[in-house]
Amino acid sequence: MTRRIDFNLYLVTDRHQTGGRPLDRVVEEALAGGVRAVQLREKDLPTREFLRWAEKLRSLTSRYGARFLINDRLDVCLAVGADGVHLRADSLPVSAARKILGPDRLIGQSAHSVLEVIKAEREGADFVVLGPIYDTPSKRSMGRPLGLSAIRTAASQASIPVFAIGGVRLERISEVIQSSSQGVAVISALLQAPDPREAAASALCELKSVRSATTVSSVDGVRDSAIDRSWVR
Ligand code: TZP
Repeated sequence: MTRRIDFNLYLVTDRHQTGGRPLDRVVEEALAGGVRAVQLREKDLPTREFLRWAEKLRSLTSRYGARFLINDRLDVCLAVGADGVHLRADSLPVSAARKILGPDRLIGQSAHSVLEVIKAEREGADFVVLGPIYDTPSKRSMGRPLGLSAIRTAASQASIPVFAIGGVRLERISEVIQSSSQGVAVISALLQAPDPREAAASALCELKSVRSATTVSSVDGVRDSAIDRSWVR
């Protein structure tokens, strides 16, 4: 079964990166700017506080018709009626998560190599987020960034959508999409933006224009079947 990934800009939360502004206010601004998928990450929160944020963002994302995914916690996903989970390398495997969540919920998987992308697809993930593609302060401990070639290779070897993460800023969207990425997953580009609504709208505008200009031939013959071109709403 294919669960449609109908978004191209995936906002991942980190309440420490909002410059002191309340996370829900910044996320709402981004939603008002057009973001249609949000992942609650907040890995350092105790369970009950994490649940409270999940409830708050579930209600916000519903109001804007956006997908809402929960990092790692399947229990919280089910408790708040989220659209899916985002799994890390140390989370439950996709196959176990699918048994718990059923056929309709989305399962995204973080990947740090092309091999992990292929494995995630084999296990039944609906999409993967591959990175860090560029240098980004929070992931320096992971060594050198993967670079755009990793996106290109992953997209040519997997049929599920691949999102680029790590240091993706507005001016890099064009080259990321031309490397056959379905879209981009971002933290700082939106959460640190002085005007997150404007930043989201600009990112979506850039995504839209690059994607409509990108043809199969212009992405170096990379297999294009996984790319959802009907994402513009
Ligand atoms: N996984 C790989 S890079 C990264 C995560 C969570 C951080 C992305 O943050 P930013 O600010 O968009 O570079």
